[in-house]
Amino acid sequence: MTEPTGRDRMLVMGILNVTPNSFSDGGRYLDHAAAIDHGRQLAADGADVIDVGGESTRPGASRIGSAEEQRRILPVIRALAADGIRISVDTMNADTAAESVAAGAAIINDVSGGLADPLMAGVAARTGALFVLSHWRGHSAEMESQASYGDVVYDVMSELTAQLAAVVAAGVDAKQVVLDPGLGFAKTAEHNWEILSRLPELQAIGSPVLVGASRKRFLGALLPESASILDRDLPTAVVSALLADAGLWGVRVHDARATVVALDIHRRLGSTRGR
Ligand code: PMM
Repeated sequence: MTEPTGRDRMLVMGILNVTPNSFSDGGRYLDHAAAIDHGRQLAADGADVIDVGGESTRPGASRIGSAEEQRRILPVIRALAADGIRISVDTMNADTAAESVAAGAAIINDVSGGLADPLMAGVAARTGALFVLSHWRGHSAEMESQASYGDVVYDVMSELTAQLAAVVAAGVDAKQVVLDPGLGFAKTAEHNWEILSRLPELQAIGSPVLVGASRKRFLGALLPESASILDRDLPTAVVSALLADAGLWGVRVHDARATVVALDIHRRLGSTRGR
């Protein structure tokens, strides 16, 4: 399923991490004004939604409280929403999700898929916000030790199906839910590639699917050792182009412009071939 974005392509979710320590952009947008500027830039670059997060989920990261998380993100969400930009909030805390929706967010993006905070599903149900539910096994501190599967796609599918059933039992409408395989969350590079190569199996669950490969370590592994984090935007855009026909709901990326250009090239080639 694709959303009515005004474009005949999947949705591009631009990432705005208002954190000192996020995976690839930590510290850059901790200042509210800088964060708001960057959000506006992502929208100008063609992002359909800006995903605002205040807590890093990088492997090994320790948790912050929801008060600090909200101090970081709520002014940013208010300002961008006031501009008419569609906002998603990247949080595992139900109270932060509720405050963010009140501040103008339309989407709750919970990388724990409702598992970290038992009150999250209730907030999604009450607000009616779209709910991005990711496959998740545990917090950053422990997730590397949890990357063990029989068949990773089968296991992710069955665990996601159980997570989906749990939030529906808590009152969430299944039509509100977007599923995400949670690349890198308790997954090795091999697991990520296996999932990317077998997305139709996850789509068979019946919900729209979002994929977040952007700047992740398994893409960095393709580059020379001297490559910087920003060099991962090229392989990220290539992944977006290769997934353009997959029938995804969307991709979550740091460099919205690169992905929008990649998707435009894909579409242009397709329409030229079809002439
Ligand atoms: N990855 C990160 C954070 N939030 N949300 C969704 N839905 N899917 C993801 O894969 C995802 C996410 C970690 O990456 P970052 O620290 O670079 O934002």
